[in-house]
Amino acid sequence: MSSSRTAYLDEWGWAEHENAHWSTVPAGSIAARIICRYSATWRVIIPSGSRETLVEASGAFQYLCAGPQDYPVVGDWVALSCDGRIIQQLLPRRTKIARQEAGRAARSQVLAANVDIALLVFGLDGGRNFSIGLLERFLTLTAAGGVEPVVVLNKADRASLEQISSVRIQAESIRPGVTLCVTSARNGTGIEELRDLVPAWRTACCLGRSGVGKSSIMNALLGEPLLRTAEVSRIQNKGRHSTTNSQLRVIPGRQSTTSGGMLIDTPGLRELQLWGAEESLYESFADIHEFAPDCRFRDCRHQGEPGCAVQRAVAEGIIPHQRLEHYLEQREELSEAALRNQMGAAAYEKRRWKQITREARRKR
Ligand SMILES: Nc1nc2c(ncn2[C@@H]2O[C@H](COP(=O)(O)OP(=O)(O)OP(=O)(O)O)[C@@H](O)[C@H]2O)c(=O)[nH]1
Ligand SMILES: [Mg+2]
Ligand SMILES: [Zn+2]
Repeated sequence: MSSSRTAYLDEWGWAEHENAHWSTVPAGSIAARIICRYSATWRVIIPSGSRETLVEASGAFQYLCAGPQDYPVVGDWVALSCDGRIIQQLLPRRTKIARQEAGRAARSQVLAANVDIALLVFGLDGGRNFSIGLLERFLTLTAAGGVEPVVVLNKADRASLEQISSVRIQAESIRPGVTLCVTSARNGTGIEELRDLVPAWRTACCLGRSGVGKSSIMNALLGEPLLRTAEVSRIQNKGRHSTTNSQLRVIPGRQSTTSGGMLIDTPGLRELQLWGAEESLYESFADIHEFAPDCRFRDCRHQGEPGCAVQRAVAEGIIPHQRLEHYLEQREELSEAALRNQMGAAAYEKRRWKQITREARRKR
């Protein structure tokens, strides 16, 4: 693609990665980025001419999709037919945010693609709105997807300085040095700081439980209430979750004339079953992996083996007991998911062969 053509694509997050894969799409295709997904249609932005439009997927494309993970999600780059109406191909994802599909552990569900930064949003209004366990899960998820985490502690207007600093210390103990931003979508605290964390050409994605203020933060960054937040939905009696579809938007830069980065608002996560390689835990549980090389056995699972350096660190109070528990729990979950995924693939192969042999028999 010529450099003049990529200039406006860059603004929408087109990177070297997309450039490299563009050569595989049919000649004359139009590049577009998914900004919202409905059940069988997608809203895309076509950067050339900065046009938004609704598109469908071609039959040939759908035929080649092996499962839901192959369908475009918000943030994906696709190649449209030359009339700009049909999705013909999905470009490989540079990064992704994926979890286990709720209720069906054999499959992954991609929540957003080509994301650079994940804003892990928690509410400072007490209750279950901040939990170490969820932060640990988020950090495994971002490590698995190749996404940089930023912890956002929202609703600062609802907490005392002592409460804020206590939560901050807890978050920093889990991930020393993690970027952390204290915000209030209500009174604007920290919103400009957050804006600086999502620079032009970068894509960020808000993740968090329902009601922590993801849509409110996005509205504050946009400077206008474009997205529905909880109060509005309550008036309309529309269930508990106010956001039902992920959406990608460009946020304005600090000077209203400059453009900032892109932000994806997602529906609240009710559960976060992990999906990814066990290696993702190296990053989210770096402290545990620091002790592991000192275990007597090279393949120590830190579950009561003699000479386990991790267990010793727990006994000495260097690693909190709860942290090792969470680590073992997440490791179990990841390997279980991988196993079921393999079994799923095997069952699929078996069924496919049955079909092939049946057809061959019929032909005889
Ligand atoms: N006090 C206070 N309330 C806030 C703040 N941010 C959001 N809220 C309120 O919290 C409620 C939920 O906000 P939403 O933005 O809808 O939360 P959400 O995370 O998008 O929720 P889902 O879309 O269901 O996932 C609304 O009543 C907001 O007005 C804040 O900084 N301070
Ligand atoms: Mg919302
Ligand atoms: Zn060990």
